[in-house]
Amino acid sequence: MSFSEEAQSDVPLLSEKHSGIPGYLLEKARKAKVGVFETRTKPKASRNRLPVIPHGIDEQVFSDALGELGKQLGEENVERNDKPLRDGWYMEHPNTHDLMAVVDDEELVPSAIVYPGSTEEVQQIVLWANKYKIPINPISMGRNLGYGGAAPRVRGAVLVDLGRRMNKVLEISPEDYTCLLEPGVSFFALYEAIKEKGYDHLWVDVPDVGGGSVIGNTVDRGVGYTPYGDHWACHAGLEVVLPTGEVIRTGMGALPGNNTWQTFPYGFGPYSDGIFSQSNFGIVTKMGMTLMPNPGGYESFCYTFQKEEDLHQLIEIIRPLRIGNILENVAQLRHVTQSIAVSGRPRTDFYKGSDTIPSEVVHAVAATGPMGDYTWAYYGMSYGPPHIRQYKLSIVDAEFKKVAGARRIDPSTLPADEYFWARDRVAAGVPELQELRWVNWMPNGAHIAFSPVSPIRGSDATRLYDLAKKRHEEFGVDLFPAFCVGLREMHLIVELVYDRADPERRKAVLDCLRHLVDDAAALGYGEYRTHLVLMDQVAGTYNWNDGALMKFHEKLKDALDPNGIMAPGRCGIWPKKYRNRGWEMTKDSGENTQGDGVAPS
Ligand code: EUG
Repeated sequence: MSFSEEAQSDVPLLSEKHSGIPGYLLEKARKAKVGVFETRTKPKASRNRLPVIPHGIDEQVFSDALGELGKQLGEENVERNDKPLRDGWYMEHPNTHDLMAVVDDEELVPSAIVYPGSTEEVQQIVLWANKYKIPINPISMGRNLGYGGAAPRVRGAVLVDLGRRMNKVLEISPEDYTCLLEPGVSFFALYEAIKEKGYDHLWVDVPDVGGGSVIGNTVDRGVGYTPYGDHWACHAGLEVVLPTGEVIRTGMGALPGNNTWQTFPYGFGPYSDGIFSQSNFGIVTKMGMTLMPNPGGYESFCYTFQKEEDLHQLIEIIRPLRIGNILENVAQLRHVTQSIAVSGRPRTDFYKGSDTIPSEVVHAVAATGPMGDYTWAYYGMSYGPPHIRQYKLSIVDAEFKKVAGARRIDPSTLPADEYFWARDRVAAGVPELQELRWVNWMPNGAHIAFSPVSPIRGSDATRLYDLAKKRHEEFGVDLFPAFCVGLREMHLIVELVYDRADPERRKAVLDCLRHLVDDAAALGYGEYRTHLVLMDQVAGTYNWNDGALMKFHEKLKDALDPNGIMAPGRCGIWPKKYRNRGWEMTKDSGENTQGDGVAPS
């Protein structure tokens, strides 16, 4: 297919494909797709670096081993990754590579992709990997875009794509407000499954864009925007295939005949769930998730603040309100540049210079929009019946208006396609697609995140913002900061948007990020989550007491995964046979993600 044909082909529906779009978002998805392909100039990828074979394995042995696995799973469920890489876009994303690769496309690629249909088949794959000492890399759906997508950290690992055949909503309990899911269930799919059953009293907490796997997002400790925004904190019960092939159920799931797996997360004894988040200690094949009760009413609100310097005072105002639950949800405080970009219009519509977009230009554009000019916009939601909301909203109004120039936006003045309404739906548990429109800021737009955590304090917000601003200026990257306010902390999310077909810009963005991570660490800040190519560096900043935590993780890794087959390098945790061979990616690694092979078995 040519680009124009690709752009015109329709977006797959959820009814056709587990990763598809629900009907209510089809029109929006079609428009987004046109936008993405209109600005695409990147040539169709060819393959130069073939064949891809896992390190330490003879090509023929690998081929025979795949044949053997094909006999177990069915030939159609084992494929070599040897065709030209097709990027697609968010709704038709590849499982062959990182669609938003920040290093060469062909660097972080699997050698093959396998599709298990059950927990038993996942066990078979794991046993097979141990038999041949082949690294495997599980994905739920591979939509962790900005953090590596479907790519494995180790080139040549065999990708285990769980979602394609394991995508059932296994249970929804309208009494307990819980559900039990397989890895291929997206936020879109869970939302639709609840609607289909007519369970209007159940709400899902959804992230900015709803196409990701609920399990994938949760085990990566992702965030949503209702009061249930901390996904990991809201999960209850896991089924996990260990790196040696045993299967366990955590919490109450260990008690045969229980009816509490999804209602009491801890069970008895050590709480082991934690080691299966942001790790490479197992493959999660089922997960329980709690669902929020419909609060019986809700109302989005938005305030704008004029000056950059207002950030300090505003964050000081937010902290007690958020901890005291007057501000009830994970809200976003967004910078005006990102608000302009989320319109989906390319940057060149506003500015043609190759430096960062000047502040005057941004403000002049903002002034023409329905919200008028501003620097920061706070998007929040109040929940419950009107009199309850009124009580909370009046406090918020009095407090926010202490900031000189603060304005409450009247939602009734905003057109239906204004971004405000996308935030409104997300905060009410309705999955959206609009957020990704800012990838169009650049041709062949890709994004990669800098995501440090801080307390909800004005001084921290300002320090992180200043740091990000300085480095963005230095590397010529437009700054898109959004503070996501959790209960006692904030995730600052800075998405660096770049033209992924331009190796120089890719490098600039990666260099910028490497500085940001180090700068933040020098001030005592760490990232809550990161891209594959930054995992070693970020893990290296969590080094108190001579790296005691990583030593502990390595001890666990060696005990649980003696052959080192499970997602080597994920979150900076390397199995023994990869250690001290230069696999870690640092400032000096450039595009090279591979060390000097593996120790002989
Ligand atoms: C986003 C949000 C995240 C994240 C990466 C991207 C979306 C950007 C709250 O967490 O980690 C607005």
